[in-house]
Amino acid sequence: MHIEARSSRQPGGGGNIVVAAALTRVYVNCTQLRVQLALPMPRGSVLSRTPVTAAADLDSSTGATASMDFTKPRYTPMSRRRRIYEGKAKVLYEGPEPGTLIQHFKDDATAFNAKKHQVIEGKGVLNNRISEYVFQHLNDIGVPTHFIRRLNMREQLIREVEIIPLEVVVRNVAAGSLSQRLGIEEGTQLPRSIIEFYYKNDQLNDPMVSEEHITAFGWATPQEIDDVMSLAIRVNDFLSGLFLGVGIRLVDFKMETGRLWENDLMRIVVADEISPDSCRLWDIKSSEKLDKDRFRRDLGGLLEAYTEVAKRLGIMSEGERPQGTGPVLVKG
Ligand code: AIR
Ligand code: ASP
Repeated sequence: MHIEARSSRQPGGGGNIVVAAALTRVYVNCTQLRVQLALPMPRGSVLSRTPVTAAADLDSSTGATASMDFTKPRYTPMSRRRRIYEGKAKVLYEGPEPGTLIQHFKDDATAFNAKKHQVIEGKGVLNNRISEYVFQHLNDIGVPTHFIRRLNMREQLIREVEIIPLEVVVRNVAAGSLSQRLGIEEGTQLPRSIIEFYYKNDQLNDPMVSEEHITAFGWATPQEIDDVMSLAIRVNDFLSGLFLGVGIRLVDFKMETGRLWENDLMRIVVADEISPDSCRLWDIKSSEKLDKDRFRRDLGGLLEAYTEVAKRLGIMSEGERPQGTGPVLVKG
């Protein structure tokens, strides 16, 4: 993919780049795409060429940290950001303020502990949007999450949390590893929602663990497990209703949680992402899979399925394409 845009140096502008022209053309696989990529800043805006760090928010006269205006766009060239962590589908960068991070969604799809891997162009863009939608709504109904706001097509600003090393899986319908382990046919409605814990450890293949293991090995306290479970139930209720409303059955999902420190107080919040990568979503009428099982089971059509989920949620408009990384300035 090639993005053409024009920019010019501001004379004596101290190394800043001035946005001189809006994006002109975008090419995907050599075909010119007609896209409406609004540059999120007016022409003539100055892009900082230095990393936006906490220093940018310091009031130089007092040395006090100015309160962060999260509605104000900030731009840091990707290559200059400090990378904190790279996972299979996402990268975490240092955020613009202490206590914040930038969560970047990649196009990588992995399964079976990354034994299977493929890059699916556009997946990251869709997951960023779908996860933003879910986390924003969770925030709105008072379920605390790490999410602050989406920054661009692939990135969101999040609060830095101490990740609890557990994958919390909530199941409403038998599928996947539960069906395999217990011999229950996929699609069987469970007598009640079931919560399972897996220890987040790739080397060990994320083994299933019980509350006994979690407390004995100090991954979380009994009180924290209670908090995690009540969050999981609230997220499940919210997601089940949300998807039911758009003709989708929430079969199961995985979520992660983290400890958010605010002064001396700590609370547990929902972290990571909630997207078709981490949920099983079946069309109610046709039972068609609209989630990562399309990749795991070689069904094809992953991008189309994720786009369908986004469209039904009203996130992406008809005809909108998920490809692209957003406008990239060509220096010169
Ligand atoms: N999941 C578990 N580990 C990673 C992910 N994404 C999700 C799956 C599925 C649920 O957890 O996407 O929605 C249960 O997975 P499984 O394989 O245990 O049946
Ligand atoms: N994402 C995990 C992996 O890379 C598990 C999965 O979703 O199947 O194996």
